Amino acid sequence: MTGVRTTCAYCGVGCGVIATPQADGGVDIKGDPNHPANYGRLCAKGTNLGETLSTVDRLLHPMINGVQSDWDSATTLMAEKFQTSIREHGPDSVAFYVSGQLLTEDYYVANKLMKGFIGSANIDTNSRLCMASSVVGHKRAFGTDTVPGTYEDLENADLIVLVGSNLAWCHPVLHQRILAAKETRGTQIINIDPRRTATSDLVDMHLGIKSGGDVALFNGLLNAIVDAGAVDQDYVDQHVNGCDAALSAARETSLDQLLNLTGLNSDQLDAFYAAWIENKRVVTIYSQGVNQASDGSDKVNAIINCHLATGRVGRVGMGPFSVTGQPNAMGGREVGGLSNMLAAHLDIENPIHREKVADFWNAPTLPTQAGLKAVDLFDACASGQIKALWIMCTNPAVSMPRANDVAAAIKNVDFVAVSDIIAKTDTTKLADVLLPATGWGEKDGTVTNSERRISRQRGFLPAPMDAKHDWQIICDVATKMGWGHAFAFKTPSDIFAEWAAMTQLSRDAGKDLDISAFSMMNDAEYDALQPVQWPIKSDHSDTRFFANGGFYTSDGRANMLGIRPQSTPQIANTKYPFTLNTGRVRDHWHTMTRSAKSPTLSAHMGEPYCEIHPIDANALHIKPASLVCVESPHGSVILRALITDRVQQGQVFAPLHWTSLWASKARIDTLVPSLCDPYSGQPELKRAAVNIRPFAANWFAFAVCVDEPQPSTPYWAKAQTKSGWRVEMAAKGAPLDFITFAKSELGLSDEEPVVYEDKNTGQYRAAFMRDGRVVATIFAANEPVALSRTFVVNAMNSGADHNLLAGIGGADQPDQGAIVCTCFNVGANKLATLVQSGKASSIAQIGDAVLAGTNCGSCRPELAAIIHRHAPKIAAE
Ligand SMILES: Nc1nc2c(c(=O)[nH]1)N[C@H]1C(S)=C(S)[C@@H](COP(=O)(O)OP(=O)(O)OC[C@H]3O[C@@H](n4cnc5c(=O)[nH]c(N)nc54)[C@H](O)[C@@H]3O)O[C@H]1N2
Ligand SMILES: Nc1nc2c(c(=O)[nH]1)N[C@H]1C(S)=C(S)[C@@H](COP(=O)(O)OP(=O)(O)OC[C@H]3O[C@@H](n4cnc5c(=O)[nH]c(N)nc54)[C@H](O)[C@@H]3O)O[C@H]1N2
Ligand code: SF4
Ligand SMILES: [Mo]
Repeated sequence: MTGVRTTCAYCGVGCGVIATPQADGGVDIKGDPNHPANYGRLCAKGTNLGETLSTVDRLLHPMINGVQSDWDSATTLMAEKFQTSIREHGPDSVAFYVSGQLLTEDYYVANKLMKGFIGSANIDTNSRLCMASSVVGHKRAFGTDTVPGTYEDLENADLIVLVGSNLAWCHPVLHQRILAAKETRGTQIINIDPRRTATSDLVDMHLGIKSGGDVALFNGLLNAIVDAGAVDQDYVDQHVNGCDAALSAARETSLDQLLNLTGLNSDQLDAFYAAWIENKRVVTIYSQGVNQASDGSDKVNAIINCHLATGRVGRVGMGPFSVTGQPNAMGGREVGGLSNMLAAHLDIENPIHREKVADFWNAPTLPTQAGLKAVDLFDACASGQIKALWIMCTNPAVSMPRANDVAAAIKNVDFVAVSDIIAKTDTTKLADVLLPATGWGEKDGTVTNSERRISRQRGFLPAPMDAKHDWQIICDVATKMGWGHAFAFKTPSDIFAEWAAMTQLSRDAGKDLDISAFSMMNDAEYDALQPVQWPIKSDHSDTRFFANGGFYTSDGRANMLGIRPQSTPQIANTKYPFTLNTGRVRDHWHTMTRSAKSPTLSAHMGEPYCEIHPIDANALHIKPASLVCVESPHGSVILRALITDRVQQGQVFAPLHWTSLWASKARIDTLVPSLCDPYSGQPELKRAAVNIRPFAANWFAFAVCVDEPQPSTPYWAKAQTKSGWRVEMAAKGAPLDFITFAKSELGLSDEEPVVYEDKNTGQYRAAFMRDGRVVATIFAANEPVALSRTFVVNAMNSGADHNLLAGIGGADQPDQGAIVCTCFNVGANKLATLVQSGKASSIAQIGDAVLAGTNCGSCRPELAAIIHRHAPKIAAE
């Protein structure tokens, strides 16, 4: 079969992918050399999409109360439940909670059903946790939620500032584009993050700011801009309001306060400010370290203020750049996925806009005010206000702050439907009705990336069993509710054409989002649609916004805002003295429903962990690789301790990914409170007050096995490998009968064990044979098992049974350590040895020697860190 051009399933970079199904049932995945987001590059996640497509754990049939059902019964029941709720309790008693991973067409019909026909604005999305503060910042400053620049600006900038963004791991292909520009034109990169991340390893300056210090930092920059005479007075005079107010607010912060709030010293501040002021071509990229804060909107405006004051907006190589997280975070904002907006950038509070939308849809009713934002929406589930809830394409029982409360709130709702592709998640287990959706590779539609580029996702696999497209499921329910005439779409192209036509309303209202040129598109043209950026320019002229003003405010001028740092940023307290920062790892995606299916991606980080500063670890008697219990007033988790000075003293960092399917107790959001930004409703996900203590275990085990393990120890975490599974376990005491225990945990029955026990060291090892082959090996000890996981997993994968029980290779097979390059399976020890020996002193030389970093390039920042750490020191002459 020839390759199908589609778009990556994961992040907001929106890379073009060519997917080619193979005769053996696999799918070959390559970067699309012609896609303007990636020009052929893909990161590790994109490269390994093929490993996530099996239907093993898929939701394949509609389910009602846990029993397999059919579409007619499921959608009839849903329509009845929603109608009853609306009749008895009004339209605001129902709610949809949707996702930036829906395609634009799915999102459009969900929004149309809720706002236009049910008549409530209670549709909110996980973008509330992700982009809401940027939306507020954009609207306050520009009068519209629009990113002014394009990816090409990253290649034309002289300075790139990354604020609260781990671009190397979270937008790897954009990161590679920046590194390429650095190499060819010497772009300077500055990274502002309380933590030293993979991004920090390849920059000119890393500012380890105090958590929450961003407003002060950028107010200080505004002051420095004025003091240096760097204000672009013409631009401000012609196009900007509020400059004086912004300045006088910024002036209120004294130097002492600035030093105190940012935790930086004067030299660092001076160097950053000088670089920013000297380089006219500066792009400030920001993401969740900015947005996910109780002052997230203010952080965004403090950044935009500096760009407006210097006129560095929408010009080549200049501008504030909010990078989007999910593949269609931007598309969702365009079609009005948030509860406080209408489609096409129209405003819910504006009666003229409402009338236009109601007319366009021929809608019986339109809500007159904003609906519930995510945190409030789940609180309304808990209080009983919401009687019927539909969750689509998101896993709030894991990803919402106060996740235990959110799970209980969902349970409390009379009727809950969940559309997902996976049968078992922490959220699907709370549903009355489960609706099997088609996933990436099976569905067709469009997504919009961070630079406003609309690309097609194209299906190349059949829908498995009963699975239906999300838009079809929504239209079926709408039809059963009596609105078939408004939801009679036959194809995603029908929906896209209607959506495109609707953007004419935006143009009529003097707004910027206008793709009405596509409203006459037929199925064939839609199928052939090439990646296209709005504003649509037939002459391919500049697609940036605001270089010459033209803001979407009532007077066409932008707003600088008077922003002040929060008065009480202190969140940690005596009972919970540590600040928990959360975020992402390189090779997992959110709640792992897809990335954990890939053995290659799972090799990078095998279990949930927590970064702790060595001084804190020492004070708390936390040993390397031991387990820690992290607690907050809302919950507790057990994680592996990773002792490192990459986090600041007093801070801990943990990834958000692990769920109850992959670890015993690691849902990070069970710890996080739901303190929100007052303007955006976006929760503070980067600063929870927690306590940490050693988890009192004195029995530890590591196992590899062919069949899925069913661990039951107080701590466990499992991951897929190429030949089966790996699992970590820990408990307060050794099992009485080790063999019986191992068999039940590892899903074995009458396999023959080969046992090795060392009474002196308390070590215990057993291998289990089936049909003459090792099917499971377990290593146990009364301290964390010191053993190369990579070695054991590789031995199991390659069938090298004789090495397995030894747990170490011979002299000819040194332990290569944790996998850094997943494409070529190269480990940290092997790389360190290579660098120490002087055989490689650059990323390119490592590539020549062992291929690491030469394919997807995701590991290149880690290679840089290894070179930095292990390069032979040359004695001073
Ligand atoms: N591998 C991978 N990539 C992804 C995703 C994924 O799950 N996995 N998810 C996608 C999605 S939806 C999103 S939204 C993006 C998120 O992309 P990013 O925003 O880059 O990712 P995060 O790791 O959430 O957070 C970024 C950084 O903010 C820092 N930070 C915390 N507090 C502060 C602060 O007060 N100030 C500053 N300046 N920084 C702070 C954290 O230490 C962290 O390194 O990633 C997208 N890409
Ligand atoms: N502590 C903390 N919490 C966070 C964050 C953080 O940085 N720290 N980040 C927040 C951010 S930015 C985000 S974006 C969220 C992400 O959080 P979630 O949206 O909850 O995470 P996902 O795992 O992406 O959930 C997507 C769900 O949709 C399913 N799915 C996949 N494809 C399809 C499809 O085509 N149709 C349907 N119907 N279902 C599908 C998947 O199986 C999965 O269950 O997490 C937020 N939570
Ligand atoms: S950067 Fe990686 S995850 Fe993001 S779209 Fe590109 S290939 Fe996919
Ligand atoms: Mo996100």
